[in-house]
Amino acid sequence: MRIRAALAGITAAAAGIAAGELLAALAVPAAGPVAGVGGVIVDATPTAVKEWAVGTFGTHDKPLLLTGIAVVLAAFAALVGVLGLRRQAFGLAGAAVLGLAGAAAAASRPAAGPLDGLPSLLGGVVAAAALVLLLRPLDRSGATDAGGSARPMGRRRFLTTAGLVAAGAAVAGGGAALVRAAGRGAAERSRDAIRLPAPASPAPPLPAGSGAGFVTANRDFYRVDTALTVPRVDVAGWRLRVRGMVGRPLELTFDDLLRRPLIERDVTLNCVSNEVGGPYVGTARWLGVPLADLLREARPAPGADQVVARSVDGMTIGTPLAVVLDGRDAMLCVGMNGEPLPLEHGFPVRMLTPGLYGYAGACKWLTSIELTTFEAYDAYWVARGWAARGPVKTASRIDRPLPFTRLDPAAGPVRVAGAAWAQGRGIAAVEVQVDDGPWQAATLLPAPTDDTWAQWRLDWAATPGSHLLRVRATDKTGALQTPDRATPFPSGATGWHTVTVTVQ
Ligand SMILES: Nc1nc2c(c(=O)[nH]1)N[C@H]1C(S)=C(S)[C@@H](COP(=O)(O)O)O[C@H]1N2
Ligand SMILES: [Mo]
Repeated sequence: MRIRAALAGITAAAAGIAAGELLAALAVPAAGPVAGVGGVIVDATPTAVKEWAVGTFGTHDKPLLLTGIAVVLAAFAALVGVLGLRRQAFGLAGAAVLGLAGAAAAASRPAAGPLDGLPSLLGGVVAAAALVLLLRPLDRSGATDAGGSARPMGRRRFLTTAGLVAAGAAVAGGGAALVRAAGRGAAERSRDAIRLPAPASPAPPLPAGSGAGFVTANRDFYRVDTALTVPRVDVAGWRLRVRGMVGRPLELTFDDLLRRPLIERDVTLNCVSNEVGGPYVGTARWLGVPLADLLREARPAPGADQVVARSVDGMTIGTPLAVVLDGRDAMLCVGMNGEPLPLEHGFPVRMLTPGLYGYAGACKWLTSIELTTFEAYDAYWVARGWAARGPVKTASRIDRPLPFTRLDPAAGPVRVAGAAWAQGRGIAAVEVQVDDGPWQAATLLPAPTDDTWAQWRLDWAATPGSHLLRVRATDKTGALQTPDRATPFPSGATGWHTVTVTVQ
């Protein structure tokens, strides 16, 4: 009986969530109950745990979070089912708690609209109704049979009801997924229809010999963001607002942006969360509008020192105004490697600030730019303890040989290769050390600008045994990459990357 009551609880919760997701998909796409609760958890997760999750699970962190939510929810729902069998009021209270918690989560999201609580409230009502329906056949108290024994009305009726409710949940959930897929399709169609103009200032061709893999393909480009579902924006209704401490607020459509002179630049973007030797770095050929010109047209007020970019999903990223205006190619990107921005990378428009980590200058799914002061406003990550200004630290990485490779000494010299970056300063030299031997100068392959990584290689006459390879870079100001180990939090990892290999 308990097991059936627990099942009743889980089935009722599934029906409620499916109903809420369907209403959300149809009416308020940004306010799905699951994404709302997940978003609150993401935002509330202490930075150390987030670091650990990203480091351990990489981009699987989101599916894992959703699985965790499902497990906790199922346990709670089972408990509510069992309690509801004892007393209906407990069951109703449990459903109400779920509905209200979901609604509160959705309404608390930074980009929440006035109706965002509705899907979860509907979900709570549906869950309560389903629970009453499912527990009735199990109820011993009223339902005595002709012989007067307190036998519940029967397993068969319970199973039939449970089957019907579960089927209803599956249909609603499937419907929600279909509606979402159609919405993603609409954003994708609006992306497919875009013809990007030629840049007024094209990037020069890559220098010969910059190395295979210099540009990261869009599908291989790392993705780091807090969005549990990729925001889908239809270009037709999209507007960029420039406001705050400006003499002349601006409002631009996507076509307004495309009509401006566009620049095309090769720029390496990396995440402050990247560990030494980690994968969260990539280089693309970006197409966009120079941000400095646009901001000057808005006439920044004296005293403004921070540019706060805001995304459609409520992310805020603060960049020093002085950095945007200092002559570097800070831009509002509309294109990435010859295509409109992929949805995952911020379609239709993202910011990019060469020389700053992504959290400090590369807001995706951009919707507004507000001029303010660092004194007056902490952007999302800064409110969570990360450094307010995010200049990139010099870094270098060994890409091959892979760690723990077994190398054949008879195969000739071993090609050691990787990349190094210090956006804005440029890389002057890369050196490799084997065990405690001398530092050897690696061959630096040409890079198109100081805003990209440079690839490097060294042919190593490997001797039998186990060896530790170590790399370090020097930037064009002459500063050597620091050997001091630092964690990504709060301003970016430092330390020399090492790889252990065996030659035998
Ligand atoms: N809207 C939004 N923009 C965002 C983020 C985010 O979570 N939301 N993450 C930032 C971070 S931390 C990084 S490193 C870059 C990553 O950009 P990519 O996913 O295109 O590689 O996007 C930045 N822009
Ligand atoms: Mo990042």
